[in-house]
Amino acid sequence: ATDSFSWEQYLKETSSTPAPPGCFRQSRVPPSNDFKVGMKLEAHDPRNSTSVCIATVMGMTGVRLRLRLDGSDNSNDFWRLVDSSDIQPIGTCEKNGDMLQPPLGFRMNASSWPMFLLRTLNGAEMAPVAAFKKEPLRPPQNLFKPGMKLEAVDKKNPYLICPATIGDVRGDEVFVMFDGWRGAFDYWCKYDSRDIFPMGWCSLTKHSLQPPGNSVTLPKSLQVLPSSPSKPSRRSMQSPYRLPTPLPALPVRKGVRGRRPKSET
Ligand code: MLZ
Repeated sequence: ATDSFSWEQYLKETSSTPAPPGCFRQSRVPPSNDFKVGMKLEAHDPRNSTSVCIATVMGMTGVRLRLRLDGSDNSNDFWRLVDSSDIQPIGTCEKNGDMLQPPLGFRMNASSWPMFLLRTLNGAEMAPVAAFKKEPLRPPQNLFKPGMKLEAVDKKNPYLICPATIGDVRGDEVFVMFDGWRGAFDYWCKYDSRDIFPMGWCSLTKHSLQPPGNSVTLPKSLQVLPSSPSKPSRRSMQSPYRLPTPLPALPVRKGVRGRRPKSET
């Protein structure tokens, strides 16, 4: 949780460049966050995106909201930007002639939904219409190139935004690699994903930015050498190349008496 990470210094150390802001489906000027914890809104159920549910703002960081669907348990919270098209003011669904749905995994009998809905909305603080910001347009095409640096949501720990590198580009998808984490958190996503941000986004929106992890990804030219004596000088040089998997184990020497590994007996 230290915020001592400096992009300026890091770009120099890794001799890399950031992805230009025009690559991203994000506002050039980030929106303001006018929500408050406890406010209610309508949200598409992430596990069943055709249904619109009631959600409560459980927390927030920067311009991201931690949401929980009313009537669901506390283990399926999800995050949305204040300018996400997945969220809307209470009343929107009805205005469109649709019905609010219970979340997937509603913790009560389905027949109790109408009464639950009445009770959950009664006296609730509804997020004001002005808090919902218009979703930015998607860039007309995938402009990312391998090696570009960015800030990206760690989908396994979605409250975190971390320094990352574009590892590969295929059609309208990009491979997001987290610097210093040996591939454990990497993922493919669409170039217009709302989970990826230009360098400086966290600082602009007052979201914390994790420092890179401390494992080293060697440049491709060094990957196949058996054992390099050189010690990495800094924790987080990251190139768009994958770290090699460990070398295969030496073959078991069969037929040599008394030398069978214990695990085989
Ligand atoms: N401390 C946790 C979170 C790691 C977050 C990595 N983000 C790219 C762990 O070590 O699993």
